[in-house]
Amino acid sequence: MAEKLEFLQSKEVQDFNKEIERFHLGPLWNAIPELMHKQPTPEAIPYLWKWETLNAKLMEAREIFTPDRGGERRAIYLQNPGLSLRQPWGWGSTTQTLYAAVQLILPGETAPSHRHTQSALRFIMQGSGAYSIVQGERLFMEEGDFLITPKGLWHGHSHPGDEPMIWMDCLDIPTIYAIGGTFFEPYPEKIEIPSVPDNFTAQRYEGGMVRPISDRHPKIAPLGSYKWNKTLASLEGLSRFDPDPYDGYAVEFINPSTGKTANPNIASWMQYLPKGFHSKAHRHTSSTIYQVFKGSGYSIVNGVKFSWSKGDFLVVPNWAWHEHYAEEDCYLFSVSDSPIMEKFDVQNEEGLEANSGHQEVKGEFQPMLP
Ligand code: GTQ
Repeated sequence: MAEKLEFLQSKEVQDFNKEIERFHLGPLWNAIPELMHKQPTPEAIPYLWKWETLNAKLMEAREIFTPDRGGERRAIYLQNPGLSLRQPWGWGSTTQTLYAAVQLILPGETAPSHRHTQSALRFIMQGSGAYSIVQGERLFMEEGDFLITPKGLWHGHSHPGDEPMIWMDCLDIPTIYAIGGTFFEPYPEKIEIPSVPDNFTAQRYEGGMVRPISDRHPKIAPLGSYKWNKTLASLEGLSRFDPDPYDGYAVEFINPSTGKTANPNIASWMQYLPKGFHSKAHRHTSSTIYQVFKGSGYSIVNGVKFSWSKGDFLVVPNWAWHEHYAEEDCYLFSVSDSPIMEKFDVQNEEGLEANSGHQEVKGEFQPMLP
């Protein structure tokens, strides 16, 4: 070991490394410990964004940005402090693979239609009355609804209602950027004209586990919006039985014509943790972003306690030990890059054996100041 280190630090090796750098070449012998870790060592760090901050900044943005002035959307994204310096694609990264944001739309506003190679989803945090129009279908949104806009579909938002609406966006922006797959196109008009009845797909799938016969062959988004009352009913059914030791009662949003995740690269869950539930700790290759839809409690991530309540966002990066405790009945919405890990066949998972599956708490989360 010492001999190896001596060799790597020797003048001869150091000089050679410097010399080949001029030709845009690199020495594997020095780089391998950096490039090929024994296990994931993500640059994204566990982090918590409080609702008070997100809400305050969205309110300040009401006048700073309006769709008329800036086009596009009034969205503020969660920039992981561990990835801030990583240009260019650390920019806009909540985890190494996913982007998450909060978006505010005011009554009377329209966010113009566009399409892109990134897949998007929305989880409605607050308000009702606005719609997203996805491929000609107006999807009217209410609290707790989950909406998808898989890659390549036209989508825009408009608000004929009378109260501000806030939702969470999640897209695979960092992933598509990293692989060089970005395409973006604005719609020729401001917003699409409806071409099917409002809430068309939710009506077609009203029955749940039965599919219209014309959907036998896989479709990218046979169901555009997943209504909160249906998600809640599924969790009520599930909660009559034993919880999963790591995740409590959790359901995953799926594409009803393929059975796969609703979005191609992003898994989305709604999770119910009854008051007093304490999960066991585990870790997996995939990273997760949680949105606290209802309730309060805390998570322990790599030995650090993160206390959360309604509206907060928590990031659990790759391979980080995590467990949750519910101080009241909690509903957590979450997204993860597990479909990406599964496509590459690198998803691993392990449960904590020691101390009945619970971590030792070594500290409490403190926000990082620049
Ligand atoms: O609402 O279509 O936060 O295209 C980022 C990109 C939201 C959207 C975001 C988008 C959207």
